[in-house]
Amino acid sequence: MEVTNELLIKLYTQLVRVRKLDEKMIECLFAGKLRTFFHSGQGQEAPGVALCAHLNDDDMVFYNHRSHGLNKCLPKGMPAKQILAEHFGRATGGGNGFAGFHYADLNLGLPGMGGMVAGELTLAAGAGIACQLRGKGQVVVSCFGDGATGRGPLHEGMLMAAAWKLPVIWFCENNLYAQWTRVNVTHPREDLSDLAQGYGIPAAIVDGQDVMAVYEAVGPAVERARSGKGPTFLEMKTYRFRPHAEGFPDFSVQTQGGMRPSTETEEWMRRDPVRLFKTSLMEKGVLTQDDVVRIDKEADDEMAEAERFSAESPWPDPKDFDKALYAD
Ligand SMILES: Cc1ncc(C[n+]2csc(CCOP(=O)(O)OP(=O)(O)O)c2C)c(N)n1
Repeated sequence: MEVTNELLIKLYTQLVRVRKLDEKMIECLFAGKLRTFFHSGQGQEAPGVALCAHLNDDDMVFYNHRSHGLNKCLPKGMPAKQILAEHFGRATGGGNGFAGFHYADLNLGLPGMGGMVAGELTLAAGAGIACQLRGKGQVVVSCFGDGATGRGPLHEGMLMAAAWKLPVIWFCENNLYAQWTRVNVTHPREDLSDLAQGYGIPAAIVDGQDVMAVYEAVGPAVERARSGKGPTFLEMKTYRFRPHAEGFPDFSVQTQGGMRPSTETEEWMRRDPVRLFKTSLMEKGVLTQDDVVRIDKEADDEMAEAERFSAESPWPDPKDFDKALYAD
C-alpha cells in the first residue's frame, strides 16, 4: 500500500484516538463508572494501529486483554462509544452489556476474546482454516503478549498453521512483562520470534514504538497470508507505561520488590509512540501545529461523547442474557 500523506495522518489520528480512549477508560474507572477493571495499553498503541491499516473488514483480529483490544478494535472500526458502553455495562455496548470488556463484532472481523491468556490462539488457527476453505483471501491475526508464548495453545496453533499454510499472522506484543514477571525469567531466549523457527514460520522483530516500522513489517505478512503462502510471526518490541492493571499495586516495580526498574520505564517513555510519530510528521511538514490541535480536540470530543452516551444508555435486560450466550 502506497504511503501517502493521507495515510500518515490517518495513522496519527488513530494513535491519538487509542491513547485518548485509554485515558478516558482510566478516568472513568477511578470515578467509579466502569463495571470492569482495565489493563491500560499506553505505550503500545502503534502495533495495533499499523496492523489494522492493512486489514479489510472481513479480516479477523483476535485481540487479547492488553488495553482490552483498543489498539485493534478502534482502528478496525468499532466506535469508541460501543467500547466504552460495554465497560459501563450498558445494553449499547459491544457485548450488549453482558460481556465485560469482551466485546465482539463479526461484521468488523472482531470475534472477541476469552479470559484465559493464550485462549484465543488455537481459535485463530481454527479461523484460519475457515478462511482458507472460503478461499476469499481473508487474513487472521492472532494477538498476544510475551506471557502467552509460554502456554501450549501458541505451539498447537503455530504447528497447524505452518503445516497447513494457514493465513494466520502470529502477532506478539512483547512488552517484557507478564503481569509482574520479566520475560527473561520465564524464557531462555531474548527474542520470542525465535520460537517460529522450529515451525518453519518466517519471523521478524519490529520496533513496536515506531508505527511506520510496524506498518512496513505487517505489509509483507498480510501479502503472504492472502496469497496462500502461510503464516508469519511478528514480534513487536514494546512496553506498557502503566501497571499490569489499573488500581492494583504495581508489584512489577523495584520499589515494590519487583523486577521493573523505574529508569527502564522512563527510558521507554522517551520513545512514546504517539509523540515520536507526531514529531516525525511535523518535521516532515505532513502535520502542522494546527492539525495537531484539531486532531487532539476531535479525539477529546469523541471520547467525551462516548462517556455521555455510555452513562445515558440503558442497562441490559436480564431476560436477554441467553441471547448473549448462544448464537442464532
Ligand atoms: C491461563 C491464565 N493464567 C493467568 C491469567 C491471569 N493473567 C491475566 S493477564 C496476565 C498477564 C499476561 O501477560 P502477557 O501475555 O505478557 O500480556 P501483557 O499483559 O504483558 O500484555 C495474566 C497472568 C489468565 N487470565 N489466564
